[in-house]
Amino acid sequence: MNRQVRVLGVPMDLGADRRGVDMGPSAIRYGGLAEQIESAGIDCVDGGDIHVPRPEERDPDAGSPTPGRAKFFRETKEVCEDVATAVDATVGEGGFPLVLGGDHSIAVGTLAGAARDDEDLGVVWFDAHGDFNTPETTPSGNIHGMSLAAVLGRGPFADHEWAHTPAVSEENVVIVGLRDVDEGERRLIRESEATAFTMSDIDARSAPEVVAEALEIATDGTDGIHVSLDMDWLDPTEAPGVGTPVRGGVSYREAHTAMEYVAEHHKRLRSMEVVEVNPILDQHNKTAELACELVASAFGKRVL
Ligand code: B3U
Ligand code: MN
Ligand code: MN
Repeated sequence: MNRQVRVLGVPMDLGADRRGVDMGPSAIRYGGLAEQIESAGIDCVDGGDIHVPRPEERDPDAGSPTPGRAKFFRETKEVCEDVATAVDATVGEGGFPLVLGGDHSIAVGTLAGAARDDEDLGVVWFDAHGDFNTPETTPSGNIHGMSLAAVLGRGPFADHEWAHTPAVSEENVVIVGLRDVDEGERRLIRESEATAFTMSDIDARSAPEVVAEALEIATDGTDGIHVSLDMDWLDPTEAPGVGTPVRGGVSYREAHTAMEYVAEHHKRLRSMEVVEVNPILDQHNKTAELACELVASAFGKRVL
């Protein structure tokens, strides 16, 4: 990576049921983010936080086109528009946007911004979940479970020009680490042109092999890639401090290897986000510290 990294915090938890991921950006910064990035030999500036309203101050159904089925839609839209503007500005200035969540709904903003200057982007979405629900299929009404579908033009953001959807071409989108999928969501993933690698695929083929293929798919014919790292991709023994922990995730070593593979594609890497760190559920900030380590690996930090 040869660009200056600009860190952008999005203390967002309107897209999830549990409070706490709004403290993710602070925990990640406190966990040594700037030092880790600098130890990878990369210059880094902190662009501060995007303003996010508190859920207690708002009515989740006010302004939602599908009340109960896309909670805090209006607020999420406003925040994501701001994220898109900030990411777009960073890219325009030749910087590299590193967005810190917050829940995964912020990806709608990150990708709207990253894809705005008409670049064709591939996406690798490391996650236990598909985030492929729509207001019709969601069991929770939480937008963080709909964000990838939204990026691909399905669901409530589809007619919003700023969201630029579909922000990326579906055949260059790859989910890695899937192990918790809802009924209707399963059908949508199967019917889509996106590729999904489950934990069973990782068990059968090894994490490095699966991640290498994911990167091949995301870079095939695209100008660059966006990496969306949901920390619940990791096993909860390594990353207990996440919004929605799911047993059976990747190990510490597998996660580092995956990010080292990402680093091999550094010339194509356009933007990255790290989401769903929940300090309330964490043990001594270990999930946030691990997030910082993984970012450094993705940016090319090596032992020797
Ligand atoms: N699929 C469920 C749960 C979920 C999705 N993403 C997270 N949790 N982090 C839902 O609510 O859509
Ligand atoms: Mn997610
Ligand atoms: Mn997840």
